[in-house]
Amino acid sequence: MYQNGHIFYQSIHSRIPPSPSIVRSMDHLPDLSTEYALDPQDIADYQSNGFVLLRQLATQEEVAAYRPAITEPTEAFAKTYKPIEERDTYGKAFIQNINLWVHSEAVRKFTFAQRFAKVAAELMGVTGVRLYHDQALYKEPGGGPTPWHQDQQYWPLDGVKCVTLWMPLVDATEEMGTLKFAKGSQELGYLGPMNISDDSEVMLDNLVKERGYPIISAGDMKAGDVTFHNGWCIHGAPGNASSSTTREVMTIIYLEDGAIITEPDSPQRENDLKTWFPGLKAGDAAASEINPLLYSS
Ligand SMILES: O=C(O)CCC(=O)C(=O)O
Repeated sequence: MYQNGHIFYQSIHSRIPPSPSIVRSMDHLPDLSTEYALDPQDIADYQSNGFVLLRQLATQEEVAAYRPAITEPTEAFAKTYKPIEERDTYGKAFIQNINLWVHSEAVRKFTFAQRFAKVAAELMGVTGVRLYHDQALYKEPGGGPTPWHQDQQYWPLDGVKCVTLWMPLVDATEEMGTLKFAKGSQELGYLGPMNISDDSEVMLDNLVKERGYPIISAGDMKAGDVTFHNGWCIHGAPGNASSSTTREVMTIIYLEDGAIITEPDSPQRENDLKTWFPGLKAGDAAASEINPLLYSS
């Protein structure tokens, strides 16, 4: 909903006071509309493997300029979490700070980057993409592994092309928890409701082994490198073995423009429908005021 010309979104984080980065001038922030030279082989790899690693979609300087706007509120939000040893598997895996763009002009500039959205559209082979949502995922030192899962099982978007951009804001080694993918597993499509948990880890680990999908790690990544993964690609991440460095990651989830919301068949999809498509229902265009068109060719 809009209030006084501004998007007003009542999220679980709206109680957090605006960080200083929100009121800072935007002038120092680099322009992210310049193009990335995507190789046709990257598109072919994404489409056959379900994921792709791209080096320096953003430069180290660009990331450094935007990082405070993402890290300050996420560190503040992390203080609301219980000590790591008291959390469940999901809670140990990362601090999850959602839809930062609605609270910060700087993050909005990052999340709305034409460069990123155009790559997302080209990888999926679509003419336009909308924002599903953004989220910071910070794996603390000693943070637990991210169990195997499929993202799109949470989304009321069956048959819709969706992709997640996953970008470290600091250099991140494999041992700090960069993603690993079951190559080709996106071909399975929807495997049914299966929240990120110890159960999803066991069930999908068995499935990946049975089907013989190669497990490919993104390996070490520099700040500004990215992976893009298909909403159906089975993926996870190791824990953060670092004793001092948080794996700071920003993600942006895109869906193809023109998509129609599908009937939610699980509590998690009902929840996502309410949260990410406020006021909409199955059969409506997946285009609420918090799903802006980020790129159209
Ligand atoms: O950052 C992580 O550990 C998991 C991220 C993930 O699963 C995703 O972005 O889809």
